[in-house]
Amino acid sequence: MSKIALISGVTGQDGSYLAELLLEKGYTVHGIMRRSSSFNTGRIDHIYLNNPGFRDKRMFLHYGDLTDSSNLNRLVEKIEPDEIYNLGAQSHVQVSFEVPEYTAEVDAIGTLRFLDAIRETGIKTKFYQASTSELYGNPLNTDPTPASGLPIPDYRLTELSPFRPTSPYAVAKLYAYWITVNYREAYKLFACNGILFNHESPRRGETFVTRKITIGVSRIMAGKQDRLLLGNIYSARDWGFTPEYADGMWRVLQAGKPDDYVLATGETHTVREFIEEAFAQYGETLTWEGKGIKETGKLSGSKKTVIAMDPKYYRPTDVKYLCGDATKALKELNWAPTVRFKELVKIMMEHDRDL
Ligand code: NAP
Ligand code: G4F
Repeated sequence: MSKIALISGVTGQDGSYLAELLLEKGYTVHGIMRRSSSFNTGRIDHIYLNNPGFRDKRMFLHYGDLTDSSNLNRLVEKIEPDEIYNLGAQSHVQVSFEVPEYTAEVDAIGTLRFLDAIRETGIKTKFYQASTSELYGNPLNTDPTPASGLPIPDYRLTELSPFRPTSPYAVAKLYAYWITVNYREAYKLFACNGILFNHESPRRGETFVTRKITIGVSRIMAGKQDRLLLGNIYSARDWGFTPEYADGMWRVLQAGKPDDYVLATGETHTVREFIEEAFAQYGETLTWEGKGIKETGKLSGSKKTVIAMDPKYYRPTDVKYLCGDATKALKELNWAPTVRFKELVKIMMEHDRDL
């Protein structure tokens, strides 16, 4: 008997890679997709629409929404999954400042709805919650950015590091984290958190900074765009490659007991370094001038300004530094990412240059 998985957020970046992985492992995969006025299955068409084998036998899509309890109850009862991956979310941090209540409905209470559906139906299943390194936020009284003149720190965040969320998104995800832990303890559910640091790919949404840069740089170098407008280019992120993180999610649910795990590369870079590495794929280097909102990046040869700042991309509060320590995942799940920063930028640039 093949195992049955139910994925919320199957149309997103992570959901699409996870669905692929589980199908390869022989699972039957059920995905929840939202009703939309335009097509929203672009990331999974290759394994669903264009592949009758999966379509008829091992992959199924269901309309649903994390704001709809009765829908989630029905799906859990009907599908009786062995594993549930809750990846659905309003996942954009800056957007969460514009729609904080909706973000809480989906990211926080949506997780509770799913857990309660498991409890109420009594279905024996494992539950994976897509938790995030955004939970850590900024430690109190620090400003570890190059712009501040203070040195970039070199600490790494673990499962035991304190959480101090700094956006409506992160606060909603904090609730989801703890309600998952609470249902594990109170009702003995096999419920786990993957605390994932940023992970990117050619399927990353185009409004997240890495993809915005790889698309923007490709367009600039093709003569289709003059410059790229950005916000805080001094924040530092621990960027990994999404397919490896999808494998990590699966491993979290294969562990002997339910627990919470950090998945990260242990290497961190600023947004500015990501931009420089993207231009380096074309053999270009940048000269930086000015400070703060007036800072610009010029192509060193032609002196053409290709990077400029725009106030609309600065967040009311931003997480400045993230670097994770995935030692526990290595020891207990045998999970270790192999794609490092330069290779990640290369993979994304090659894709978007062709695009
Ligand atoms: P994504 O590309 O934005 O995908 C989000 C998915 O959630 C999409 O399928 C979206 O549907 C769906 N969704 C949004 N609102 C929903 C609702 N009300 N009901 C049901 N589904 C809904 O995000 P991702 O990068 O794949 O991330 C997956 C999960 O991991 C998210 O929970 C995110 O917060 C978390 N996470 C991501 C990262 C990262 O670096 N990528 C790191 C840590 C944690 P549409 O396609 O219709 O919009
Ligand atoms: O790419 P970002 O929007 O990702 P962010 O905020 O780190 O969140 C992502 O990773 C989280 C895991 O840590 C996930 F939980 C979350 O769902 C999402 O996938 O921004 C990265 C950094 C930020 O500091 C932002 O201020 O880039 C900075 N940035 C600078 N200019 C920009 C821009 N971000 C975006 N999106 N667009 C800009 O123009």
